[in-house]
Amino acid sequence: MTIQEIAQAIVAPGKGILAADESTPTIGKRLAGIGVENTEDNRRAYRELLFTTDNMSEYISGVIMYDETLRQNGSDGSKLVEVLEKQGVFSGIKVDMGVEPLQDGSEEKITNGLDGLEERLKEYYELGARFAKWRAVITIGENMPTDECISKNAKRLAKYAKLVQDAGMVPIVEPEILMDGDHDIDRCYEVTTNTLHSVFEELYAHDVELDGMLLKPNMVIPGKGSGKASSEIIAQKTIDCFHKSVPPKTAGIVFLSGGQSEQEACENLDAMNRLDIEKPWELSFSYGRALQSSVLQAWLGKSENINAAKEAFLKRSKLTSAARSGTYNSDME
Ligand code: 5MM
Repeated sequence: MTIQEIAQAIVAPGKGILAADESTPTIGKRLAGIGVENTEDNRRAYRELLFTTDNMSEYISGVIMYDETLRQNGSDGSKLVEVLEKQGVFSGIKVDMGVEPLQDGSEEKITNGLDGLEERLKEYYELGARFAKWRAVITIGENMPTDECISKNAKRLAKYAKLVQDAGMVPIVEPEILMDGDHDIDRCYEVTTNTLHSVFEELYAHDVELDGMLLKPNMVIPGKGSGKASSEIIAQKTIDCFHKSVPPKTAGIVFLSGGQSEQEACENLDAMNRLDIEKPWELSFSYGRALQSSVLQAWLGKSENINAAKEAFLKRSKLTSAARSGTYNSDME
C-alpha cells in the first residue's frame, strides 16, 4: 500500500486511532491509578486486553504503540502486532524519545529522537509498523510559548515526518498545546494557529507529502483553570483556526484528547463533525485517555474483570466513532 492509501484507510469513515503508546513512566501512572504494579507482564496483559477486544476494528483502524509493545508477544505466544493485523488494524509506533527542557532551567520543552531515527524506522517497518508518531509539547504561560520553542519543535517534526515517509510509513505530526494553565480559549486559538503555521511551513520546506501524513492537534479549548466553553464554541474556533492554518491536502486530522473527559472528548469531536461549514479534511480521533480511562477502571488489574474491561473499550470506541461521524448523543452514554 502507498502511504496515501494507508493514511486514507486510517481515517476511513467512522474510524480512528487508539493511542496506546504511553511510555513506561506514563503507563506506570495510569496503572498506579488502579493500584496495579508497573511490570512488563502487567503492561502486556493490559495492552493484550485492548487489542483482543472483538469487533474493535469496526471503530479502530490503527493503534499507536510504545517500542516495548511493538516487540511483545501475547499470552498465546503470538506477536501483538499480528493480533492487530488479524483484526485488520494498522500498527503504529511512537518514535520520539520524549521531551527535555528547551534550555537549562526553562519550563519549555523540546522533543528528542532524531539521532539514529533512520535506522530505527527500518527496524520498525520490518516489525510491522505502518505509521509513526512524534509529539511536540507547547506550554502556554507567562511569556510562553516563545518563537524559539515553536520553531525548533516544528523543524524537528518536519525532519521526522520526512524520514518516516522515506521509510514507507505514514507520519503522525503531533504538536500538542497543553490544556494546563488559566489562559482563555482565544489565547489557545492564537497559539494553536501560530504553531500550525510554523509546522506546515517546515513541512513544506522539508518536502513532506501532505496527503501521506496525518495531523494530530489539540482542540481549541480554554486552559483547565479557566472554566469551560460549550462544544459549539470549541468546534467553531477549532475549525476556524484550521481554515487559517491546515492545508486542505492534508490526509486527515486525528485529534488528541489532552485530558478532556471521555464524554467531553466525544461531545467536542461530534460538534465539529456536525458543523455545517466547509471542512476539507477528515476529522477523526487518536485518543489515549479518552478511550482508556473507563477501561482501566473496569479492569483494575483482575483477570475476572477482563470481559467487563473489553466491553468498556468497545463502548468508548463505538461512541467516539459516532462522534467522528457526527452522530453522537450524550444519551448513548
Ligand atoms: C498515550 O500517551 C502518549 C504518550 O505520552 P508519553 O510520551 O507522555 O508517555 C501521548 O503522546 C498521546 O498519544 C497523546 O497525548 C494523546 O493522548 P491523549 O490522552 O491526550 O488523548
